[in-house]
Amino acid sequence: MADYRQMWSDLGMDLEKHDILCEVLPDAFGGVYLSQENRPEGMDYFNFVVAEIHGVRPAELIEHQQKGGKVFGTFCVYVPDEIIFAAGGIATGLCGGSQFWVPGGEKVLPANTCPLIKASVGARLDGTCPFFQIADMYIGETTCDGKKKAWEILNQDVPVYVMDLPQMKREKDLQAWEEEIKSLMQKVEEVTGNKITIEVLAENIKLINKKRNALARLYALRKTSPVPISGKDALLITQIAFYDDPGRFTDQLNLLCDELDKRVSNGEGVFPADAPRIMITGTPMAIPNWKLHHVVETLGAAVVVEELCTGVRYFENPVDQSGSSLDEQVQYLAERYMKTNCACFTPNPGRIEDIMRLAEEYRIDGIIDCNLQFCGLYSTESYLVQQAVKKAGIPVMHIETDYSEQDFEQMRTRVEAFLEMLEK
Ligand code: BJ8
Repeated sequence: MADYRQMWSDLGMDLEKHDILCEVLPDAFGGVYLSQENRPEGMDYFNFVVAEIHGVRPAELIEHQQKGGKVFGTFCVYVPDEIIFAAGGIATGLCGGSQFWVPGGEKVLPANTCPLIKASVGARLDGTCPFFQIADMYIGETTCDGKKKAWEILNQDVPVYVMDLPQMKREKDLQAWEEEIKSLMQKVEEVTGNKITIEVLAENIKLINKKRNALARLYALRKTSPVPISGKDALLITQIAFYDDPGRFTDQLNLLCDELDKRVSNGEGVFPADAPRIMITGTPMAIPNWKLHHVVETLGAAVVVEELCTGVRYFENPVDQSGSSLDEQVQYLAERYMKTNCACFTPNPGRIEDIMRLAEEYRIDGIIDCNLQFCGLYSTESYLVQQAVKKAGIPVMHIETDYSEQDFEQMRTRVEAFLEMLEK
């Protein structure tokens, strides 16, 4: 990575602590990613983005701020990026996916909080991630109890605006969500000083839809056999989608998909055609959480789809682009976002329907239902997920894990046994 020490110091980061992270990341990435064989050339761009993760994009965000722009940090796929970009802001995903940040979060949070929340709070309070330092404002949401309370703690350090996400999907909830998007719009206009117009919102709805379409194209390519790209690489791309410049990301991903198209027509893949095809469902895998994919794929199976927020939940259902007034555009945004099926909703049959549909579309041999430790929502919903999946005759295993490496061997043994069972 180029030298960004001055930038990090100007951001008030803890340089000594951050150095430790900078030392371990390249090895972790090399071990998990660069060790793969026959990677598409188009991955070079995404490798570069990760290699420069705390440099290039943060520098762009700072440049945006120097020109008077604002940066908004988000933690959930229900927060509509379209609104932020339409007000001339930049939205950047902030979820922490590394064990490195967890102890910092544990200083202020109960130990039995999910690692995603602990890492996100720790990254900010320890000053060890430039993205968390740069954001002018965080946009939280009322998805789970841990997050709701974490916003109050973070708000002592950085302004946090919270969107009140309904927990049911009745007509009145949809209307309430529309109102929430309108309130976000007002807030973002106030912070940026820019008014959102129909034209500029339409432009940004298209921009984000293009990103969704590129991701949908990548995932469609994963339906083929042999699969032309590893699950690990696909996961990395999706993780990068949360913070890279959306236009550039889309262009680079479409170039990669052009290359994958050729692989598919040549029958070229990264796993043998008979490798077990695995779906992963559950809680999001924020960068650099690659643990489960790494375990599955080093055992010879291919992860071909993720029913995760770092997966299909992020890009399915493009926004209807035909809104001809701001009210209509907001209505279409609300409709689109409410189609996402997170376990924070009750009831949540849509998620099980999604899993069944994906199992068929991607010709899945087995499902790994994986949730982060202490996520009550997903671990409880797991009962219904497993019940439905088993009824459909699809082998399923449940894993509860955190960001540490402590359970790596145990996870490996369990996944190995599951894969052996699939082969019988
Ligand atoms: S839409 S999954 S991004 S809330 S894992 S913090 S739920 S205790 S991340 Fe999520 Fe939005 Fe839902 Fe997706 Fe809480 Fe569970 Fe932790 Fe979670």
